[in-house]
Amino acid sequence: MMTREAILTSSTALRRRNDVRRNGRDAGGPPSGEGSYGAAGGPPSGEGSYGAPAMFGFSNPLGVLLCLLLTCLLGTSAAVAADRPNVLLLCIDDLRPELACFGKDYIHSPNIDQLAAAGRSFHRHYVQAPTCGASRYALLTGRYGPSGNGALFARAKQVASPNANVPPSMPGWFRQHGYTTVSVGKVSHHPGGRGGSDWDNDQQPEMPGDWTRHLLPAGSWQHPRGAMHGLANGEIRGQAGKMDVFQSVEGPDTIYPDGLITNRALEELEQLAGETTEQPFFLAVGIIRPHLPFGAPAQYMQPYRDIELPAVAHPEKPDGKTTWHGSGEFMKYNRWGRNPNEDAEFATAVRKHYAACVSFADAQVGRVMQRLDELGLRDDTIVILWGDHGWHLGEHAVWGKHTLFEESLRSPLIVSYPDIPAPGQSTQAIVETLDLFPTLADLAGLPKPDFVHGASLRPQLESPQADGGTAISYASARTIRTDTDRTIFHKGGHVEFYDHRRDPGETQNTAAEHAEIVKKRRETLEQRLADRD
Ligand SMILES: [Ca+2]
Repeated sequence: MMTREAILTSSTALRRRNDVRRNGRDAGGPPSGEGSYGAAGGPPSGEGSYGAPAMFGFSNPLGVLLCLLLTCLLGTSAAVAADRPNVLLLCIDDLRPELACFGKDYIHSPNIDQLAAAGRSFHRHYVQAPTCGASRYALLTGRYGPSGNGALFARAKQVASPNANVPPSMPGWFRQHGYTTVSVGKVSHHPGGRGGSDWDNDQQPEMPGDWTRHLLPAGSWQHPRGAMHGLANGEIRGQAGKMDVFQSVEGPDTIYPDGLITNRALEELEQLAGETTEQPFFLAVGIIRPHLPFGAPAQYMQPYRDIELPAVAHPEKPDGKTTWHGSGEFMKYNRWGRNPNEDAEFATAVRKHYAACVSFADAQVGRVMQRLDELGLRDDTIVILWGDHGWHLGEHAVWGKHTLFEESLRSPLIVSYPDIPAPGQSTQAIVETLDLFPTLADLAGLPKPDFVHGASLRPQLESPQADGGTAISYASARTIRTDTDRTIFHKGGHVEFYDHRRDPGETQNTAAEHAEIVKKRRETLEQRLADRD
């Protein structure tokens, strides 16, 4: 915990910084467009060792020197950086937009609801890819990229190659402009951001040079790979068929990996709070639940034990060629021989355990937000809550992600910062994950990253009625979502078209009746993906 003096000192600095931000932040920053790719790597730091201080981090004199030098070269100054707001990015894994603040009152999500009440909820936020690694690539680079989970590791190889000309990532851009950048938990694809057989190899950073520190406290789960699919009290996934698909175990939050991740995030917040007069921070916290397997402390099951859930919408398997699949990621766990597509009682149990995991994740969000408030940092911090994609809980007879239906592609997004106009009002504007990088650069007063594919969401943040755009996503096929429809283009020419004005559940493919619109949608999609990585 900070001492009282430290909190007071910190508060004074925050007021000063707030004044700067309100009275002409834009005048203080360097001109836009100066960010050539040349400095993409940043100082060689962060990949020190997981859980240990970074070798060339900003706490190290050499690191400070390198950082200051780099900052001066970029035409800004440490003083300007110190006047910028902090960023707290909360990434939740596999979170459906099924929260009380998104209109689903049977879900107990008081902490995320509170954040929504102080910010803008985007009810039509679409991810670029319905799988963790590819979606996080779009978040962290602001660019359309590969559709596989190895997207960021492939980028890391490019960064390391001679004559690399890879655009900076979002944390890299903030680091180049004087921020301390820290990730805790699952922010990139691997929790802790390392490769290797147990995801703990310091020589294989997923995002080279982008994080001052990237951390994953594995505890009794032994290593980041163990933590990713960990169940209570150190159970690691060996053969998935021997691991229960859900569980509910009595005990504190720390009997699951997310409890440890949050503890570490709170420690980081305290340390960063003490440094914020010199350097603002970009702290990303990645909570693993509600990702499979659906295990959470028993207390989070309490709100759901005796309630009746609404019926699953459009539970029928779709006709014809679609991105439907057999729910392999779910089915491979121990299900006690039961199949939720054929067993209504089991389907309800799965949905309730997923809901318990959502409430568990919500509690972790609450702990981080409470500490942000206690440290007096809320008035100078931009907070984002982001889900990496949705999840089918039986819709279209799918239990999982990986489709190009609405259930996989729509996820929660909330942006909150001091003085946001009309706090608590949601927007229906269609926005994409890759809009977040330019949005945060804009809100923080950084030079505009003109190498990204997204656009700042400032219009929707200033007015919830502002128009949105269209959203592009990709997996084995590609899709475009407009205000009125979704079109999916398969390899080989097959097309799905769903008219959302008549068919919001995407159950009737009417491509044959909409040839002209389909043609237009294809042109837009091709145009938008022309510069895809
Ligand atoms: Ca995910």
